[in-house]
Amino acid sequence: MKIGIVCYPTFGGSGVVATELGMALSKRGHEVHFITYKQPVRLALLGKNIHFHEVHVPKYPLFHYQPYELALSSKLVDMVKLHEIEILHVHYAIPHAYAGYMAKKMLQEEGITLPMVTTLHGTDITLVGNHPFYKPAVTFSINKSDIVTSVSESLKADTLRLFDITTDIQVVPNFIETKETATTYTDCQRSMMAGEDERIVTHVSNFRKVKRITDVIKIFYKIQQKLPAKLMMVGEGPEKEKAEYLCEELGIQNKVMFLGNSTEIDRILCFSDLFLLPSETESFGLAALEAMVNRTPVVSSNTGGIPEVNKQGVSGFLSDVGNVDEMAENALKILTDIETLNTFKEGARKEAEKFDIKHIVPLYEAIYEQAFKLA
Ligand code: GMT
Repeated sequence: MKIGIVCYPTFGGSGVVATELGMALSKRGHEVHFITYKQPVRLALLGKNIHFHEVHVPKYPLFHYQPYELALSSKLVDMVKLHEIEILHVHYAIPHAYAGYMAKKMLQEEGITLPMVTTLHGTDITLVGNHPFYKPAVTFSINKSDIVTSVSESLKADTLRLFDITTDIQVVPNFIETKETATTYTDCQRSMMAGEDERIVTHVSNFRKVKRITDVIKIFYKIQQKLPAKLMMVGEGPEKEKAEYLCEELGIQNKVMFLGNSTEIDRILCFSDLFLLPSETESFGLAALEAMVNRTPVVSSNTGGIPEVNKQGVSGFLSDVGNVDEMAENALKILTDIETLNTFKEGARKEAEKFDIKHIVPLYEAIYEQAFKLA
C-alpha cells in the first residue's frame, strides 16, 4: 500500500507512535510518506519505501496566525496525486483530521477516493479538543473519518463521554519494539551517571503541567532520604524551571540531572532502576512502556490509560494523582532490596512484551483494508 502519515514531528508520544508505525510499515513493504512541517525526530532512515514531504507555511505579515491547516491540506492533495498515495493515516485529531478531511473532499472533486484513518492520542481529546472553541470542528472531523482508532480503552471512553460521536472507535494500543538487540545496550554507561551503591530514578516527558513534574521531584526527595539515589530528568518544557528551583529549595540539586531532550532514551533507560510517571492524565503513557521494555519498573498515577500498561504489583505500582507519599513508599518497596528490584524489572519487561510491535502493525494493516471498503 502507499500510505500517507500526518503527525506532529516533535517529542510528543503521538509523533513517536506515528513514526515508529511508519518505519515498521515500510519494512513490511509498504511505501510510506510522512507529510508534516519538520522531519519527525525519530525518523532516522529515509529510503525507497520511506519519504518525508515538508509542509511550508509562507509567512505573510497581514496574517496574525499563519494558516497551517490550509498549507497541510494543499500539500496532502499535491502529494496524493504525485505519489499516488492510496490511504491517509492522521495522528492527532487537531488539526490533522480536519485538514485530512478537506484534502479528501478536494480530491473527490477530481474523482480520487482517499480513505482516511484518524488515530486519537489523548491531549487532542482530553486537554485541547474538548475546549468549546475547538469542539465542533473536532467532533466533525472525528465523525467524518472513515475509521477512528484510539490508543486505549480509557481514551475511547473519554471520547464517547466528551463528544457527540456517531462513528465506531476501535482500540489499537500503542506498541514497542521488544527485540533485545533493539532496546538493550552493551555499552550501558551507568558508571558515568551514578555510583555503584546508588539507585537511578528516571522521568521522561515534555515537562508540561499535565506531567506534574514537581511531584516527580517531591517523590525523589523522599526516596533519597532513605537510600542513595540519583534522578535523571529527560526532556524540555514549560515546567522545567519550576522543577529546577524546587530541587534547589530542597537541597537536592546535585542529585538531580536535567539532561534535556534525547533521541536515544533507551540509552538512559537501560541503566535506570525506576521510572516515575505521576501525570494528571495520560491516555496511554508511552513513556512508561518505553521504560518497561528496558526492564525499568514504573511508579505512576492510576489515571486514564496508565492502568492498561502498568500493572499493579507486577511492573510497578499505581496511586491516586498527587499522592506523592504513597508513590515514594511504593518506589522504596521496589528499590530497597535488590531481589525485589530484579523481580519488578522482569515483571516490567514481561508486561511490555504484550505490546510488541509485531502484534500491532497487522492490526493497522487490517484497518487500512477496512477503510478502503468504507471510503
Ligand atoms: O503526553 C504528551 O504530552 C504528548 C501526547 C501527544 O499528544 O503526543 O501524548 C499522548 O499520546 C501518547 C501516544 O499515544 C500517549 O502515550 C500519551 O499518554 C498521551 N498524553 C496524554 O494523554 C496526556
